[in-house]
Amino acid sequence: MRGWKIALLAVLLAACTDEPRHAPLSPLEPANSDYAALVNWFAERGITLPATPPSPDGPAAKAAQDERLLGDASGNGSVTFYDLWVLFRYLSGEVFFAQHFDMDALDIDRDGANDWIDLALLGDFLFGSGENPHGIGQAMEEPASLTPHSDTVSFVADGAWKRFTVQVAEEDSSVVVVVNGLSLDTVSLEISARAEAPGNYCPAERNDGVTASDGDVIWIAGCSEGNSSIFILAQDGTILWSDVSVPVGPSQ
Ligand SMILES: [Ca+2]
Ligand SMILES: [Ca+2]
Repeated sequence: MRGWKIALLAVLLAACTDEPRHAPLSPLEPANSDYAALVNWFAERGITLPATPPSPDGPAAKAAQDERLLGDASGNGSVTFYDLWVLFRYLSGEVFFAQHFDMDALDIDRDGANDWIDLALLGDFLFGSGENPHGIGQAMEEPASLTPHSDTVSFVADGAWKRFTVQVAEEDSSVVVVVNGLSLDTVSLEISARAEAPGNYCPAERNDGVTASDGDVIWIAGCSEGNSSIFILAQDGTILWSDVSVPVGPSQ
């Protein structure tokens, strides 16, 4: 069980060192000098881009988007020239872009990396043949999730168990569901993988985790007022899903 603790520590360290290192260049104000390079790159492939760079369509709207769409890095609900521009600038070395946008949504061919093939696929979809073999603009399947989403469940510090079903895209693989995994969390949630709701487990412990597979029922309860987190991790510690803002209200 050490794997997920190490993984969460890595998340925390990343959060602490995630400040932009190129502050003068705002991701919302693309540098026009780079634009010619993008135009030329596509011109060599027989695709003509618009004469001027796109206007930003995000990431202000990112939080409003529940369903992630393949290609929609800004999370505004549509795949546009701006999403392509984001990918180009990222591939050109402006890697600080990654913290403002959903770069995983720009992994068009789903091979685990953002590269020039993804750029070509996106450009061809938007300005070229319009072919769409990878489903750009369609909802992305999450590698794992909870039903209902924890955003829709109100926890209070009463120890009452809330029922969730675990979904795992790779049906044969087991995952670890962890609560209270971030050092900033107030220790406030308890978790159980029993078939039926158990008795009162409170007070909560830090880094509580249970193993589950696709379709399994788990239970999560609020024990103390504060904010906590829920992570779904692969067995190697990879984060498959997270909700880092799980408020627990006062008991009535
Ligand atoms: Ca977009
Ligand atoms: Ca890719």
